Amino acid sequence: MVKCLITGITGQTGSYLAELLLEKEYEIYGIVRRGSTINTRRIDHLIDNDNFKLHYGDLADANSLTRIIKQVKPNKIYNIGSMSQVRVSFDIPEYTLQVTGIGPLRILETLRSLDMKKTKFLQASSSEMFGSSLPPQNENTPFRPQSPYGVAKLAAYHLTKIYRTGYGMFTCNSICFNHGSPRRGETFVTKKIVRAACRIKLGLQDKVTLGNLEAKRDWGHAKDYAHAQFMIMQHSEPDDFVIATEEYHTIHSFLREVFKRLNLDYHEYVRFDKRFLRPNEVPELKGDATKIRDVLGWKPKISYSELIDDMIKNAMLEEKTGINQWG
Ligand code: G4F
Repeated sequence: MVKCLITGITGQTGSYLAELLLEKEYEIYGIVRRGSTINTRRIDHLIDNDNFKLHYGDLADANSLTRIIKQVKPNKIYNIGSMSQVRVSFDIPEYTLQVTGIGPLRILETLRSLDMKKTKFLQASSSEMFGSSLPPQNENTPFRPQSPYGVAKLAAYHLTKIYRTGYGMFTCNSICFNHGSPRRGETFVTKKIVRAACRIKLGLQDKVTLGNLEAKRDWGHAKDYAHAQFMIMQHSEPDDFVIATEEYHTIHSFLREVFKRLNLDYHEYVRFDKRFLRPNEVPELKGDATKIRDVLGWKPKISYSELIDDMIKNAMLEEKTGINQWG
């Protein structure tokens, strides 16, 4: 049986990936960080599956990674975990570099030093690496990161390539543009807007406070992106691929769209606070996914409009039942 190790399994994309790989009858080993609050809500429904096992570990702790890799001996490792909040990376840049940049290096070095070079490795790279480069961005676009997070992801991206070219290992980068779903963390802008709109509709909240509404993002559904990552690892050659919808929208238009679907006029409910601005902004991200479409035949199945509907439907249910299913 194929053994897959997933970091970031408690997060949005990691949880979709775990579901997909279980369907493929793989044995899944997830790395979970210890926290004082329960952080397994997105994977609680998988815990009784005999092919699903969790280990405590941390991308910041090389010993834990080495111990788990030695014990599990995975055939494939999906590194989905990171300190994923771009704005927060300006507050904790050193920690961001440690987890998001050096974390993947710790895994790669473990594989090299244990002579496990046959284990395949996928790094969840980010469109944030493109930073101020103009859209559409693809695998040949220059990287101009604008945040500690972008720099950390770029270091990990290059290290992943170096282990491929230098040591002949099967190491790949999935360069993911923004993605959402009902499982999106609540501080990211799409979930923040959807949740606030639902709460306003239900009379549970008065306002939503946001930062820059003019930035443009290319938003896909995390379920589609997990599937693309699976396909990248199935390919005969290790390679790097952009994963994107090739469509972009301002935060402003996302906001308008969500409120409109709930028959609300967003003008009445939005407040600005400079606390949500970043020292540097990435103004426009829109991917060119020609390579993954042509080489692997991947394209997104869930449209932007369906993504919004899915997020609203689930957020409404959460607010009405009081059960925050996805954390
Ligand atoms: O939702 P965001 O925080 O996502 P961001 O910064 O684009 O990063 C996400 O996508 C990356 C891929 O490109 C991932 F690598 C990363 O881990 C993460 O998943 O912010 C989106 C935009 C930004 O321009 C931000 O300035 O929304 C703007 N924004 C405006 N008001 C806000 C807010 N963002 C947040 N989080 N909260 C606000 O109140």
